[in-house]
Amino acid sequence: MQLTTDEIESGKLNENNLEQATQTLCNEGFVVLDKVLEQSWVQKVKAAVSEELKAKYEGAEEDLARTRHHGGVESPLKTPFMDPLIIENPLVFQILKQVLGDRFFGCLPYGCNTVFPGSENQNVHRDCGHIFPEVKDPMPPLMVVVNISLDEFTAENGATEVWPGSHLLVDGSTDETARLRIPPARYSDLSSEQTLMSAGSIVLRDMRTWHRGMPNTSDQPRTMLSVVYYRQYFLPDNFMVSLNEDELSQFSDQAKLVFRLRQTKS
Ligand SMILES: O=C(O)CCC(=O)C(=O)O
Repeated sequence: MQLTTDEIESGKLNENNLEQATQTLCNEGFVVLDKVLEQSWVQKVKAAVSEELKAKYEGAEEDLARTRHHGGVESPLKTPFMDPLIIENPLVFQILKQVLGDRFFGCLPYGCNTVFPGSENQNVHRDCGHIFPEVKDPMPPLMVVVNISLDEFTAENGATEVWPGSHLLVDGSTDETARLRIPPARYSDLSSEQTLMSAGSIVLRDMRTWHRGMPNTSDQPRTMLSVVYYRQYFLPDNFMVSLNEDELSQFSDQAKLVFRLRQTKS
């Protein structure tokens, strides 16, 4: 959807567009805010991400072949990767508050999805499953990924393919629940679209929505940043315990598994 210049400059959505963005995300499983970031800013971030990609993938042709030429890097915890427009974008946060509630949270580092020239189709998949796959009425969103396009997304360079409304479809089998992979028989008769958009656009996607990375037949990589946000549910603020090696050694394997959300203390 197109936002007004006023909304983009002020970082504040008007009531109608906030409602439309929220409804589109909830009903379709994703919403695209077209061209909301300045091109000079996009180029600056893209240059920094390209350096990281180069350091990881230069000479790593075998790794790339293994992943069908789809890849990505983790964001270093420094500028420009921690820019507020990426990690606390005001337009995005207004929508997230509507959809995930006031106390949503995110995790760092965030990632990126790069489709390199010569990539093949990914398998159609969800990034997360239904919280209660056994319940046939789908729940509201729990996890939303925010993608920021650092390139124009075209059919030629592998714009992501998505299945509108698929976030609400219950799983077809336990295998689908376990692997998050959707068999062709389930998706081939349903309509899909590619997220064609300008560089500097933002996509918010319910992570249950079926999607896949596509072939990039251009000669340039195509990248989007990927920041994930979660609804806060049954999660106390002190869920991360800090343990040193000595303290940890008194735990059984089972206790280590149950109390797995921990940091290492020196
Ligand atoms: O890069 C894309 O277009 C999609 C990537 C994706 O879905 C994934 O890696 O899980």
